[in-house]
Amino acid sequence: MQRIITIERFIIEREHEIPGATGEFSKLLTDLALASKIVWREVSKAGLVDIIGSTGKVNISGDVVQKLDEFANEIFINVMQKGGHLCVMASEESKGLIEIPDELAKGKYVLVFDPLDGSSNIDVNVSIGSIFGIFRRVTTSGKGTERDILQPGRNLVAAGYIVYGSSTIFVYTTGNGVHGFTLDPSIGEFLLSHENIRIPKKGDIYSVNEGYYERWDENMKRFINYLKAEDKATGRPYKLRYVGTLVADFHRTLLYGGIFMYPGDKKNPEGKLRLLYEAAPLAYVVEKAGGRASDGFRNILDIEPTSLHQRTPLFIGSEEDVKLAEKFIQGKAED
Ligand code: AHM
Ligand code: MG
Repeated sequence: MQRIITIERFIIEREHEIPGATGEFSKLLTDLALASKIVWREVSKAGLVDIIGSTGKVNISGDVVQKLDEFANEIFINVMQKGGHLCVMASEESKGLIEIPDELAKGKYVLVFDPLDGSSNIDVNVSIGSIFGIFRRVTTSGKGTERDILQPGRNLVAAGYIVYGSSTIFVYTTGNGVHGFTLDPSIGEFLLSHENIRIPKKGDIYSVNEGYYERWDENMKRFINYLKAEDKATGRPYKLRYVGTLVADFHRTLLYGGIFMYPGDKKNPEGKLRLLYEAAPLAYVVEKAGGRASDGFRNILDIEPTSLHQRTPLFIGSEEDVKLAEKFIQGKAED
C-alpha cells in the first residue's frame, strides 16, 4: 500500500520550499482546505435540502435558505479572516474589498478567490468548483488596500482550485510542482492523489462555448475551423468538451492536455471570465505544470489589473496549443 499523505502533512513537509515562509503560509493553505470541505459538505447536500432556492426563500423546515454561491462566499470569508495571516481579500461574489475586521489580527498575505464557480451547473448535478490565489501584500502594515489586490498574476505565491465533482479534488501549487488531493469523505481528509501534475505539451481536445461562433472575429473562427479540420499529421480533428464550469474544464485540460478558451466577442469584447479570481490563479497553476495562459496577445500573468472585477479573454492549456491559438488570434497563422 502507498503511504497515505494528508494535505496538511504534505503542506507542512513542503514548507521549506517557499522562500521566507514561516508557518503562516502553511496555515493559510490548510484553512483553505477546511473552507473547501465546508463548501463541499453543502454542495453535496444541494439536491437534498432546499438550499438551492433563491435568497430569502423559506425551506420546508422554515429556515431561510441561501444561494449556494453566497453561502460559499461567506464560508471562505469567515474561515479565512480569522487565521491572522491575511490583510485583505477580494472575491468574485463581493463587490468591493473584503477587509479584515478591526478586532482580528492582520498578516502579510492577500487572498483573491471565486468561492463557487460554475453556479449555473449547481441545480443539474454537474461539477462546480472554487478558485483561489495568494499574493504577498505590497503595503507594509495595517489593513490591506486595493494596491495589495491589484497585482499581476506573476506576483502570486500560491494558487489552486477545488472541483466538487464525481469526487472532490483540491489542486494547488506554491510554485514548486502542482499537486492534487482527493477528498476521502469517510474520514473528511484530502489525501495526496496526484503528485507533480504535468500538462502534456500538446493535446487533442478543445473546449469553448461554440454557440457564440457568430459573435467571434474572423481569426477566432479560423482557429476553431482549423481544429475541426481533418489532418492526421497534426492530430486533427480535435475533440470538443465543454462543461461550462471553468474549474472542471480546466482540470480536464490540465490532466489530458488541449486548450480551454473563453475569447472576447462582439457582445463581450473582454469575454466573461475575471482576471483576478479566475484567469490569473489558473494561469499560475498551468504555468507551474508546464502549460501556458494568454489573452491572445499577452501572457495572462503579465497583465496588470486596474480594477477588481476586470474581465479578460482566456486561452489556457497545453503550451503548443495556446501558442497556436495566439498565432491565429493575432492573424499570423496559415490554415
Ligand atoms: P459564474 O460566475 O456564473 O459561475 O460563471 C462563470 C462560468 C465559468 O465557470 C464558465 O467557464 C463560464 O461561466 C461559462 O460561460 P458560458 O455559459 O457563457 O459558456
Ligand atoms: Mg466563476
